[in-house]
Amino acid sequence: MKSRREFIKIGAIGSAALITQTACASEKGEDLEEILIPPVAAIKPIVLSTWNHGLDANKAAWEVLSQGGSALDAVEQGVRVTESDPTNQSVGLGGLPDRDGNVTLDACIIDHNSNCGAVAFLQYIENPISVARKVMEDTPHVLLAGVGALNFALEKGFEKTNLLTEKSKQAWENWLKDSEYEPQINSENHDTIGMIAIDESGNLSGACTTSGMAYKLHGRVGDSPIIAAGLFLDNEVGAAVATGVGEAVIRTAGSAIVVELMRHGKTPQEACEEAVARIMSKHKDLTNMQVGFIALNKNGEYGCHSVYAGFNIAVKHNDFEDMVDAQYELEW
Ligand code: SD4
Repeated sequence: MKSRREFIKIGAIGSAALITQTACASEKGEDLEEILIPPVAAIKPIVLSTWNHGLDANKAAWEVLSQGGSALDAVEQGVRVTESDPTNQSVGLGGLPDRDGNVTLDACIIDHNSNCGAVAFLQYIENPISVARKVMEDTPHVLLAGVGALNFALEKGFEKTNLLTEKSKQAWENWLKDSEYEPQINSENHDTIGMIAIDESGNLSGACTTSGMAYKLHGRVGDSPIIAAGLFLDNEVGAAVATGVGEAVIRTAGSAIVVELMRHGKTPQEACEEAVARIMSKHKDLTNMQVGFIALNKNGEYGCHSVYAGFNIAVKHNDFEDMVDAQYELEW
């Protein structure tokens, strides 16, 4: 008999509801054939996010969702947890700096009406996702960058903070010792947080926030604040979010492609697989080209897939809370 864990892995391929039912059946020793029926009702609320830090972020999001709150509030509250965690070196406070020692942050947020807001190349603000939300709600624009974004945040009452922790400063100083400029994407388990959710009313929202590539060129902006690249959503169809080498995701409009593939009938899993295949076909050199996608459709079915091994996602809904390993194309 397959373990619950194995069933959950398969869950990334198909319907979350189906997997939960199957896992429960297997635990009770019931006949799986009889239990394998498609879900009749959509799974909601549900929240999904990238990497292990997603578990804590999902908990904060769930506090909002389980009380009937909006997916928009949930994703903002969720990713703020990761942004404010100084031990996490790839998002917000404590993020690894660029090659000149500056922590520069990218973030975006989108709601069920396709309202969206983003900040790029933002310094000194611990919670860029909340600045992105202000851009969405208080301006006619979508994206503010650099000093303009910082001034806007300060005007809105955000505090100026030194985001470079001692640990990240030391890592940067070590890197400087043989500082050939070489962009690095962590293949370890603590990158960008991307989160997508459906609330009790069936509405979708998403958020994505990162300090980007460690030791990047000053001024470099990745996919994470770019709507359609790092994050995309259409409330009639579903949502998608990306992690990994932002340049590759921008080149292929990654998250928008995943949503459009779902619109044309692909399952979330199939859509992620095709977006990964496209990234692989467009890049001759796949060295360190890790990219992972999560997709969620209106019914609460989800999928995830990555170029290389190691990508995982945190999943939370009424019947389930755990990490799910993504399937992948290449071993490191
Ligand atoms: C970027 N996509 O800035 C981000 C980094 C990331 O996993 O997601 N790393 O390119």
